[in-house]
Amino acid sequence: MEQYLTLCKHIMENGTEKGDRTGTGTKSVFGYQMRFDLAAGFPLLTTKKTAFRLVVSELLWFIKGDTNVKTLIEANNHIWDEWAFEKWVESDSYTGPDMTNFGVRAAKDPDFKAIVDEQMKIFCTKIVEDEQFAEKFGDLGPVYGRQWRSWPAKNGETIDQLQTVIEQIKVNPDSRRHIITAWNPAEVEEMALPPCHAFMQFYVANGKLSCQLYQRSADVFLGVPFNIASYALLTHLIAKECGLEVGEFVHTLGDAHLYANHMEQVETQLARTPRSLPRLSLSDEKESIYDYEIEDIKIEGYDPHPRIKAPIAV
Ligand code: DHF
Ligand code: TMP
Repeated sequence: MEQYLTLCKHIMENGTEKGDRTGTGTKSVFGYQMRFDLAAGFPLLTTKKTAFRLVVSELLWFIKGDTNVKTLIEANNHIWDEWAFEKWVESDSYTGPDMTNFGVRAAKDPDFKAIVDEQMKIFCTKIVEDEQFAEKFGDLGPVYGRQWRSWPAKNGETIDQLQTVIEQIKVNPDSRRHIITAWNPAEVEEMALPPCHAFMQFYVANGKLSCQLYQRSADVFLGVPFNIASYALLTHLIAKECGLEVGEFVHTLGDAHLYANHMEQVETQLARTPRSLPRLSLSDEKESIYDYEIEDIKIEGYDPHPRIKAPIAV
């Protein structure tokens, strides 16, 4: 995972200081590419403990076409909470303390963060216990799962991009059209967060499946380690279903940034020495990519340096 540390160093040394939507401030570069040989080990960061179970439950949520955080929260995955919570606190249904700009304020003020955490807990409990509440406030809009599995087409029909790509890889591996796009300009406005990992392409050569992702916006400290692991896993799952070996994951970034409040954490990470990569272990019992459950996907030999906490920009 030297590639990842090289990216961090590159932004530290060459990045431009730039404002951003969240009001946090970033150091950023535009256009960057990393390549991971998936046969060399599973690309999960070893310089910081990264919660693989969260990567798995999020990817299965995409694959099943789900867009409601209820499923994630029930799997004890809270990585999307803030973007559903935001909709609730901005609605008339919310009667708690003022949550205007809660992300920026919580990152700066521990007392306020405690208040946000309390409201967030209430939110998560309501999502799990109240079906109507979950339907109304748990849904993130037509995000990844919807676009991958049921992109709205003409005449009320939908397009299953994931299934089409899998079928085409099997019958027409040489095709240059193995594409899935989450960026649907007609629906971006309805999404809680417009897709960051927006466009992917698959490629088959010498019996190996490779994947390239275009990520328009990359939170290099928090999001990118998840994104690398998630697309590596997706490539493994599709390769297995199609009877192929894994090739490379090519990760192309648009605005690649380090948030101003992640700098110390990045320095800590850069001072650490990478360890050998873990291996992925997939259950042999699953016939199709749609049948996997969290227990079917395991990582072996993962021996990372300790976790490094950082606030997320909302
Ligand atoms: N917004 C921003 N500003 N950056 C993101 O990376 C991001 N990612 C989203 C949604 N919105 C985002 C979805 N993916 C975490 C990781 C990935 C992710 C969201 C959040 C995260 O907070 N990771 C923490 C620990 C998470 C935990 O243990 O619950 C980490 O230390 O890796
Ligand atoms: P933006 O919509 O203003 O670009 O903000 C999105 C932020 O989320 C940005 O910092 C990138 C980050 N992000 C990732 O890095 N990876 C992800 O998978 C997601 C969903 C978001």
